[in-house]
Amino acid sequence: MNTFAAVDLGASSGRVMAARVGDGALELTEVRRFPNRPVRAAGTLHWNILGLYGEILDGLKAAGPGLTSIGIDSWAVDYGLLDRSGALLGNPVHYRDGRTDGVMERVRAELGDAYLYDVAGLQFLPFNTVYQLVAERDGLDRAHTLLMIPDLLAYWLTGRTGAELTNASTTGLLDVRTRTWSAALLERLGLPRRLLPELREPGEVIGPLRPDVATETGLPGDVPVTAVASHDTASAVAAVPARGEDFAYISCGTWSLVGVELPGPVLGEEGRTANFTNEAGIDGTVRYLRNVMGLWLLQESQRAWGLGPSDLPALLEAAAGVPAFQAVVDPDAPEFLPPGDMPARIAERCRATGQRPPATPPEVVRCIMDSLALGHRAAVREAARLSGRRVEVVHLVGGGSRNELLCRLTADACGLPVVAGPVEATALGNVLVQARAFGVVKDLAEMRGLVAATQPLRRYEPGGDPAAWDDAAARAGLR
Ligand code: LFR
Repeated sequence: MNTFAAVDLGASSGRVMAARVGDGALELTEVRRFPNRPVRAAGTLHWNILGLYGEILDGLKAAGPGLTSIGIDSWAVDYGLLDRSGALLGNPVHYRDGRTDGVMERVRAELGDAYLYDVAGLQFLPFNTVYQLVAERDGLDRAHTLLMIPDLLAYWLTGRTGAELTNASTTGLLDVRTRTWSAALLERLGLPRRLLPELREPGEVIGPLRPDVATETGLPGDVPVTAVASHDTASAVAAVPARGEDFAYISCGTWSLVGVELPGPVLGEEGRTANFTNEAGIDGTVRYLRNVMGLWLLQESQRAWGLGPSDLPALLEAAAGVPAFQAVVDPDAPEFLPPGDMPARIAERCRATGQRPPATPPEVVRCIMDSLALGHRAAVREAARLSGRRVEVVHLVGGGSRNELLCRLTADACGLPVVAGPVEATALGNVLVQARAFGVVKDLAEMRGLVAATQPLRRYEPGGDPAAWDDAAARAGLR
């Protein structure tokens, strides 16, 4: 048996997990969990990156000395900048910060959607790395190296810089066909080529711990940090317990990432206008998906009401008792993206579409659940249609797979069975890429088989009235 540590940072919490893998077993233990609280300072929303790094060091220390390797994944698109000496310049900015307001629109108008999509194959999201960089273009003089969040943490652990491929593919600067940095695009944007370090593949060993890190964590100095699919969504999809290829997935947490896995990109105009993305997965696969706003709508509503995670079960139970479709919204309305008073924004959206706004927290939550299920349905259907992939089952993984109401509504809305779980798909994908790199498992099929055989899963058969879903979709302005 080998033990691998997975550092997995989500938008609202981080964790260090330890997994024992071997002989048909895959046992995941949570070593340390900590909140990830963005901080607004002088008007800018930042990640508390040093706080997170401190938690990671504590977690690795607690994971103990018997580790075969360590892997790191996090959300995508965000980065830190290093100066020539390797020191961090400024604190990484949160992708929901307002500094990118209007930037994407300007870049699109200048370079054209067709060109941008043809180079990177990426959905147009205002916070993509490329737009963040353009937003701070004038201040890049002192910046020598850009490191995506997991690469930055790996750098602090090992002293080695590099850009892991799956996360690099979310920047908007990676050529989707060649999977190398697009020098042409960088030049057209006036962004320095020097910023982007050499690419590394998931499964590549990054290096051993720095001596001071080994001392601080009590880990042997030869424990390697291994590049995993460091974009959390890439790790989650690697751990989808699917057999064959006729499946869609929903990686459901703060975001719902909804799509199919393909052997290569789909770059047509239809996919571009439907805002589908071609993100790099392991083994040359492509995650053809769309971002759906996800449980962010619920998390921000809870925050507005002063309710915490422990209040969620009661809230969801009450929401399950509220009649369906009283009000539905397009969950991807741009006004839902920044932090703020979500119930008020949802109410406003309902009024604007001629619906009575939900009045009580359970009604708001019901509206969010129905609306997310509609968002899931639209994205699953469009992913299948645009890619030509047959979808027989939807795998819903991540924290959202605990939400029975959302799983059931998603099955009903899609008219497809939903297999829910594993909850910790991201950490499992992180671990399994390491396990494969160290020869403990063979290939992607075996990784997925191991997840299916060892992790608790729950199946929801579709029910409900399809015509009622069609009607609700039309009301929300969705298909
Ligand atoms: C999910 C995720 C999404 C990405 C968003 C922002 O955690 O990584 O894939 O679009 O966060 O980085």
